[in-house]
Amino acid sequence: MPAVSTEFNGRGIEESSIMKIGITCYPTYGGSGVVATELGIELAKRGHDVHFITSDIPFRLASFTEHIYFHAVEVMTYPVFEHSPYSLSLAARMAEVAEFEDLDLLHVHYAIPHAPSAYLAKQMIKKNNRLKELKIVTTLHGTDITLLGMDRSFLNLIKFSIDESDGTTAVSKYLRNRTYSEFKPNRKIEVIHNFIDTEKYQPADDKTSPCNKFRTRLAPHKEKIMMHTSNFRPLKRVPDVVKIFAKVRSEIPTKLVLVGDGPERYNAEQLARELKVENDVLFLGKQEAVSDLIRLADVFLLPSESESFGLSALEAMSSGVPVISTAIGGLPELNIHGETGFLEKLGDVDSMADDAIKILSDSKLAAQLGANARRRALENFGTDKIVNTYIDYYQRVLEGKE
Ligand code: GMT
Repeated sequence: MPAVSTEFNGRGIEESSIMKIGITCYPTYGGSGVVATELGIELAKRGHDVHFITSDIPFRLASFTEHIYFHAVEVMTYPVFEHSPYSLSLAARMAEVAEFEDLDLLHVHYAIPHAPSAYLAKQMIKKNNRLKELKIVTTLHGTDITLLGMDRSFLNLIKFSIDESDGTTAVSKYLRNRTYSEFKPNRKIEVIHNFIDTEKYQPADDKTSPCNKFRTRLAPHKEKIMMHTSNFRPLKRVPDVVKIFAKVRSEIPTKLVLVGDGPERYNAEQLARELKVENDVLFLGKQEAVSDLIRLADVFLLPSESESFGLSALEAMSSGVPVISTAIGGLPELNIHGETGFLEKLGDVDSMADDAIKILSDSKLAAQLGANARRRALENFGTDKIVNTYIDYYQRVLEGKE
């Protein structure tokens, strides 16, 4: 039989190369959900069938994309259940979708509880004499290892899930090495860094961009802009951001724009008032259009105490914004000291403030760091490069070569 032409199937790839992939992530929270959703969209654009199996529709799945399907995991409530067993509902749904949609692999983002649920689903459908084995790829994002992994009750479960996955990836070398040393898995872990849509996260074009209008609103008297975006969890150290800002503002007219919301927001607001900088700190709360905002910044701050990758730093870099961050976790794999920004010790707000003053008072240095940051994002973390790495990895897993 003649092969179906790629033109005829309308996908731009050979029929035999089409993969049917199930993706599970936390759909509404954090960088892992963003990366999983963007990856699914990119795989679908490249002609693969993508089935999101999640508790809610992923928030980045804003518009219709061909070859993407969404399967909601319904959590059963029953008077006997004090806590509804989400992981079991997820496993049942994964098995059902894998069976009826004939999935080749399940790619789960965040080990707990997604990887054990995928394992269970795989065992369930094995019993049905399915012709092909359902492969599992687990991507470790950070807190699944660095926080949950510290809980003894989860340690063995995470190790088991990695050992039983057909492939495991980590979003940085740091996270891979930490997983090796703390979990001692029997399997190799592949580092596949996160990626960024460098078209969407573009530097501001001073002359034509409507950004200028927004910039004037945020900084009406041509003040410099420092920015931080996060979920305001304690590990993001938002109070450090406010302290750094207070020092900088005492020397240079500057505004601090804070994007996001979470448990530390109240403390940060309180601190801004204590340090008497509240009139120059804008708490924007959660925003959809982060790409439109982040490019307005002159400096991006990420003084986290733990960060396996630091997707928001990459968003800033792609937007041509120098980053001042801690030299922690996976951040040194992105941000290069003196080249794309500066890296300092955890809690060293004085050095971070000095770095910011250096950047904000030297337009040549600012432009150089911003250009280097953009180039680094384009060369190392672009969508095509990383998505193709995932596709090659899936193929190796399907061929049993991992
Ligand atoms: O850091 C968070 O608050 C959220 C968390 C998540 O689960 O999305 O982020 C983790 O995964 C991101 C995507 O891979 C990484 O960019 C973050 O660095 C990582 N967070 C930590 O390691 C603390």
